[in-house]
Amino acid sequence: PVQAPEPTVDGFVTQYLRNLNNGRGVALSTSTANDRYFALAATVRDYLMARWLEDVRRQRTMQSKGVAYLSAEYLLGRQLDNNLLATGLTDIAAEALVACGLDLEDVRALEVEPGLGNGGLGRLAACFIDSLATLGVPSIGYGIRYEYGIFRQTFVDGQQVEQADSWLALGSPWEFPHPEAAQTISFGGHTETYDDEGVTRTRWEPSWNVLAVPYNYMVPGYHNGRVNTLRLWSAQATKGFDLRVFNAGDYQEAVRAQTYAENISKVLYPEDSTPQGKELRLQQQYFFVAASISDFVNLILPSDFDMTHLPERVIFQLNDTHPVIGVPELMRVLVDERKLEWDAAWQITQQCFAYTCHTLLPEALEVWSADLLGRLLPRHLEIIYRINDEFLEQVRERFAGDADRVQRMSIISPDGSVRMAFLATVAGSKVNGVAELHSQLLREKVLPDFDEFFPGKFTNVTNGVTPRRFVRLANPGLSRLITDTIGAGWLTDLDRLRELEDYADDAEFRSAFRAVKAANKRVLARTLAERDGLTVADDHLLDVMVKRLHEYKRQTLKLLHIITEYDAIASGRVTADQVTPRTFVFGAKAAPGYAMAKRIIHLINAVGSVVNDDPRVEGRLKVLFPPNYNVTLAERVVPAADLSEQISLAGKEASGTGNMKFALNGALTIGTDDGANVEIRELVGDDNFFLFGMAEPEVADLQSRGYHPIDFVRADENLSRALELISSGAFSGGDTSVFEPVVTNLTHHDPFMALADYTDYIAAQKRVDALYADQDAWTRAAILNVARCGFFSSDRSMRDYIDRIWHTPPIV
Ligand code: 26Y
Repeated sequence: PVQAPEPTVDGFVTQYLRNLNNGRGVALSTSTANDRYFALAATVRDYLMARWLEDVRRQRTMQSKGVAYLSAEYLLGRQLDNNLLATGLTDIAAEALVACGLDLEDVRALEVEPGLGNGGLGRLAACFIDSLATLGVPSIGYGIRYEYGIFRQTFVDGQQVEQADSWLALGSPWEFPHPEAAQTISFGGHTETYDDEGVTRTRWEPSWNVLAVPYNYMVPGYHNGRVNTLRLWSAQATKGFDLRVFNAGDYQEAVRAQTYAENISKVLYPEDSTPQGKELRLQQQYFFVAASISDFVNLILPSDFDMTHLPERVIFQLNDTHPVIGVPELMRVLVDERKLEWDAAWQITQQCFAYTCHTLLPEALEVWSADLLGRLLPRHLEIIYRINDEFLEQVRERFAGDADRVQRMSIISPDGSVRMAFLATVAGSKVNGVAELHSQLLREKVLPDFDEFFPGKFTNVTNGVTPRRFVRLANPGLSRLITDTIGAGWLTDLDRLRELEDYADDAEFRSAFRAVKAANKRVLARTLAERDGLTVADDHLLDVMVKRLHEYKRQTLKLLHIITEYDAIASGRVTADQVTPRTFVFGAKAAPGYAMAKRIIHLINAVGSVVNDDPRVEGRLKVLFPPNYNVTLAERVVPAADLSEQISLAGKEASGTGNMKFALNGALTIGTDDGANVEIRELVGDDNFFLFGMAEPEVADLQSRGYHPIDFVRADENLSRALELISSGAFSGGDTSVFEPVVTNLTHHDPFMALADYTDYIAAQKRVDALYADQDAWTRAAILNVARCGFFSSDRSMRDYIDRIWHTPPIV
């Protein structure tokens, strides 16, 4: 393989200019900003290349087992900084650019982040592949190269307007397309049986095909010389346009088939909790999963590989139900193509998959109508029916006469649709939730019959986040302070942060820690000023709620707190100097079809403009809602935050991962007993966490007794005033109709019980103010959050998967 360039400033400059000249075809003096960014990315790539080629070769020739992570989403964030960090070249690159008369800061600003995911699930996948590379585990990530990622959010009159995310408009320097390695993926048609030397077999005669073109991305490990692969598939028509039809003048028709095929990887679905059952989405899922399985089985494994040994070579990890169509696909490959017996194929398949569930919301569990499946993937539907028949036969055997149970456990629901989570559970060697509480509820409430039927199948792996991106890159100041205090090494062994505990009582360390936080606030202020023209006061408590907009996450509860604070001052009940100066920061995208979520965004902006324009609260309360919250902005917001809002209704947030990022960066959490909050609180201690609200059993209890939100309005005068203020049109220029649906929904339905938790939430916020008033005590608590959250490294999550689910040791 190639030799990497010299890891010196001179070596970097030479390679950089070579890339600018030979790669971009420009001179430094005539180059555009984009040219300079591309040449820099290419140079970093050149340093990684030899390692990558070596790792790809090794993973092909080795005989050990690897992970194939199947995920419809990867929310990668910017690549340049991460890859510079991985190679240890950041300083050299900065100096080399200076030598060329350039500034690294300016050049890196050109990168557009690939937003190929919606939120938590997609970002988790990105953290996991980072950790796998850093641990040196043989693995490959498979997904979709969406031409348009998550929409770009803008606000017009306070309302969300979506714009296409053309992240590829200027090209991407990080991808390597391989059209010559395209796979043909089939759809539609019918099945038929035929006689194969006395054996009756099934053949699928599809009616149309698309090409799946692989695009490879480097996934470098941190300072370990390893580079794994992320392979994203792009759809391309199998044939070009029809020239005869074109010549006959029907231009639309001439390209129709091509357009149809290429639509498959055109755009990421921006829904993150209500599957629409759309045909295109199923096409996307099958497209990438079939391409990935075929890639692994036909290309990565040797051509004479004996499929009965497949479980010794690969585990396909299913990131939620989105790739579950891979189960019948592998069966089809083994039975129809490789001509294995059904039972043998099923044995293999069950060992080759494991399934991670990321939700508890019943409406978020994917189902596909038999009609749609039968039309698009007729052979797969047959296979699913047979899997279900044989499974239900076993259920009947074990629970004779329990017809109810058989119906409850059927992969096919009474209305004939296919429950993908059930299929994944039956097929998977393991099923895991993403935090202790979530895994427990999954077993006890969502899939109890399956837990009973498959003892030992259910397990928990608590999520994690990569400390490389979310501590080291996002918070260089804190990273320096940590390294100066406990030495290097913590970044790949995050439990070592424990050694900081002793320093919580060290006044000098506390003041250094405070200085880092203050500097991070100034960096955020600069970012928001440049990006959105917003101004941030640097002496405020920074209170942050950033995540997708969803009713279960309860942005409205946060808003009711803000309105209550505002109302208290505006009505003269408290004087402005009695409240802690706070800046509230929101970041949230709403699914374009989720009307209530969009109205809540509008309301946040409306409250923000009233509060920000009211001289009575000036310098005391401020609401900021920068549009288009994404990974790049998260890297600025998280290190600056004092207070992390994790306020979902208990039992609804599977895990949360933002909560981990904030705690690791020294924000205190105000949160419910939900998801990974539970584990954060256990680790940091009750004194260093603001717990409020009902726990899950109380939620269930209130639900069963009958929840009447109006009772809570009557019981708390502040709450009724806040709601009344919204209803009165105070935030809508006197118009009482705009936000009426939000208020009515809360007072009459409140499906996520925001009003039931309001009073306790306000009380917890008072405790926040009290602690914040004692800066030493606050800083002490913040330091203890950092010191005690090493558990939430995605390296630890990956080790858990490796030890308990995958059994894929690192290779040295
Ligand atoms: C089916 C389709 C509409 C769909 C698309 C995306 C359904 C769900 C999703 C994404 C879900 C998601 O992001 N879930 C989050 O996963 C995180 C990682 O495990 C959790 O931390 C978080 O609590 C959960 O909401």
